[in-house]
Amino acid sequence: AIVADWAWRPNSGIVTRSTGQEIPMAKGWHILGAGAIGCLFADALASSGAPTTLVLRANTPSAPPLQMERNGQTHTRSLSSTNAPDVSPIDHLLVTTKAYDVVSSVNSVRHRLTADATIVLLANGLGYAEDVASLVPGANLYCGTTTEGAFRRAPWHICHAGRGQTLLGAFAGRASTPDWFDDWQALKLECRWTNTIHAALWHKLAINCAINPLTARHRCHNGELANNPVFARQVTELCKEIADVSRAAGFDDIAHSIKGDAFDVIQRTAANRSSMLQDTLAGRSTEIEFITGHLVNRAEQLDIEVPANRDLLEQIRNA
Ligand code: KPL
Repeated sequence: AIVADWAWRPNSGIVTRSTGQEIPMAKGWHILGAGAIGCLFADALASSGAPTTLVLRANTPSAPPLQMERNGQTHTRSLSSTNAPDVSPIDHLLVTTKAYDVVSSVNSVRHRLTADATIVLLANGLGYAEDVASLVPGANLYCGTTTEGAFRRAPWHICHAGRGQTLLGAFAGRASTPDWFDDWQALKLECRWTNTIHAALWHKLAINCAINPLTARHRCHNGELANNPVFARQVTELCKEIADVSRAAGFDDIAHSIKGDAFDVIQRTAANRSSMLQDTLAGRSTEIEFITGHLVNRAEQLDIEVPANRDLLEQIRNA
């Protein structure tokens, strides 16, 4: 079991690896949202030498050691944890909650955030970052999207099932790469900086709009959306509307490629249950308001008709 392959001397700013190599101490990260993706990043950050702390809800006992499974091998990672209402300061916060929990979770640690805290939002859907920006106006806000594949096999046992890529960028738009990103480039997970994060987030939203609600509606694996001709026609219809909204929103490239990209993701993830189907089957709230709900709101602002997406939104809301 790997517990730590590094040690740091307090106040020295230096981390000493087990090999004896000395490297500048990475920034300390707090992770809000201990689901599969949150734990995956917590493990990667801790493994790189960054002091890493899971932020748990009020009155939750501290986290047991995390079991991290990859390529059939499992290692154990002990992480420190804190409860949201505690008072120790947070200067680097990674938020990996469900979309509908982002704003309330950030609010639960607002009293702990330093004046110029760094906040990275890595959640599905769109529409919450604006609210976080108003909630903590002094924060340096970043957004990301990931294609890393991870799922929870059991409580505190995460399986890293498929390697992907994480794109990160500044919520404010074009910005030089922040200092903390140097540490992220050294992670075992592939992280890239982009100055067009809003296009990347819109592209992910478009894919999720084309796949997630239909799989939840038909209770099917992603692959059935291509194999069943009725479902495939529905994907095509949704994509046509998503393309109209994308074009009007200034994402011409996405408008052009969305149908091909959606079927491509369907093929590559054919055996997967989408996150919305998993939420539905587990009786959890879905992220529909931040996925199709966001698209429909944007369509209204742009005066574009999206009847197929609107119907699906209503069906998932009323399910
Ligand atoms: O992101 C996904 C999700 O399930 O939320 C897709 C790409 C649809 C893969 O299942």
